[in-house]
Amino acid sequence: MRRSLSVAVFSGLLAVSALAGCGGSDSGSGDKGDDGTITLGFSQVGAESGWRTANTKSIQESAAAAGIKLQFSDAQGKQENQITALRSFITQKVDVIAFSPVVTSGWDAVLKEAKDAGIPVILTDRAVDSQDDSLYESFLGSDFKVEGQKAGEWLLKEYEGKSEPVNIVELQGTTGSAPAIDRQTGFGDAIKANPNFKIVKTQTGDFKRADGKTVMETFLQSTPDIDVLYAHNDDMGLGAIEAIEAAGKKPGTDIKIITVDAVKDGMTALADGKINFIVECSPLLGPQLMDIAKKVNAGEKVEKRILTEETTFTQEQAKTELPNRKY
Ligand code: GYE
Repeated sequence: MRRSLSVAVFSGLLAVSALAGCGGSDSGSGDKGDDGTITLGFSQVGAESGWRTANTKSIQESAAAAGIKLQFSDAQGKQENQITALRSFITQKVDVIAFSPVVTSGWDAVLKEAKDAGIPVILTDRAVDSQDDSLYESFLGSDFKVEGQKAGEWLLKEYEGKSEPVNIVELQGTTGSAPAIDRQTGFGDAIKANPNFKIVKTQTGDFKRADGKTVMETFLQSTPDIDVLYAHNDDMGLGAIEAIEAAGKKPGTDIKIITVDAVKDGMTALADGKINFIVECSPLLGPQLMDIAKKVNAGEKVEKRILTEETTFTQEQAKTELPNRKY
């Protein structure tokens, strides 16, 4: 009773301030600027991949379009930098916090601090492993396990009816990150259906092109008969392509390649026949994030889990899609 009443009063205040228009009169709603502008503190993972660059751009552009003041902080791939950024957002009393957690674990303490300060938190792109889901309002992003499954299902079809052994190498994303954990699990679950499939090597390439290349070089040296590469993102797959070509092999033919993301560089390699299949993961989370930020700021209830819509691409589909690809 009490709760719904205060929400009603609060939205009433918002309506009044909206009616006041450009007059700049104070809505009286605490920390918000004089004009009622929402301040969103956002802690980004870093700039490890094409996906991340597109994600950052989407968030910055959508905040500007929505009239939300964005405090953007780049963690350069380090969890401790994210925790520092979140604490600084709390001290600054931003209206809403959003972040894409580098790894899944170790967030409970700082999330509790945000909750105690009354600042709503939105997870974007990556999940946390906190048992208490009251520590955040919503989690917006892909289902990485399904992405891994889609990659595995394509491979099952590709080798349907064949009885030869299939040696697979895997380039994992950042160790301990939600997409690395779930893309590995989803793929592993799917390929169990074919006993000829064997993951002969699996190692992290940290979602980076340069690491994908060096790790693939060591795979090629230690394992002469690689049939398939499954890379958790396009960038690592693109790095691996360089290593495969340098070893005198033909990517896409001598070694079949499956990746995740579908950024422009990945789609180009797919259309060129160097990659065989890409599972899409959309980085364009900005517009939905701004929408959720406005709602939680207004005390409205939002879905705990908001999934992004995604597809998959074959080489033929990549040729058609490439001219329209925005990132
Ligand atoms: O697939 C990868 C990026 O968390 C979904 O992070 C994201 C992943 C994306 O570095 O390219």
